Amino acid sequence: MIDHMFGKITLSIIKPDAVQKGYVSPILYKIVHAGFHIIAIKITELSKKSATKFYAEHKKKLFFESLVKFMSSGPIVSVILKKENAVKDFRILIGETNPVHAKKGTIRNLYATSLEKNAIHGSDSNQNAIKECLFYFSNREIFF
Ligand code: RTP
Ligand code: MG
Repeated sequence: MIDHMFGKITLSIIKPDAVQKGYVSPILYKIVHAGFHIIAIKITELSKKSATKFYAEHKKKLFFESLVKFMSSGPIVSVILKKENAVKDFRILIGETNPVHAKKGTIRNLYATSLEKNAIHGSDSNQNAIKECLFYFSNREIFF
């Protein structure tokens, strides 16, 4: 079961823009170098229906339709990362949502294209991290 990992895992997605540009390897290198352990990984593609479900919290936002289209536009790499304070530390590593505001050296600063095509996702709470990990992975695909 995954519940005992509460507070120690986060779900990341290398988004279609970054996969398409060949940034999977440098991004994973940076993540591991920052002390995160990869305990599950897969390359996959979201249907529009799955992308709608994954980003349901944003369904009333003006950018929702465009976000769903973008997230289902090509392959993505989903990863579960283990580390103490994983959620918080990972969001520091990826930087602000808008790459224009992302600190120098963060993943979005280095690899994002725009506010939407911002290269990478990170869970925003410990509870959502668990939920998102189970969205992409079954228990037998996770190696604690
Ligand atoms: P994420 O969920 O992907 O890790 O990103 P986040 O927490 O930093 O940002 P969030 O507010 O959850 O937004 C989700 C994703 O929607 C796209 N977005 N587009 N055009 C816009 O105004 C806009 N705002 C957000 C981005 O791809 C963002 O990461
Ligand atoms: Mg978010």
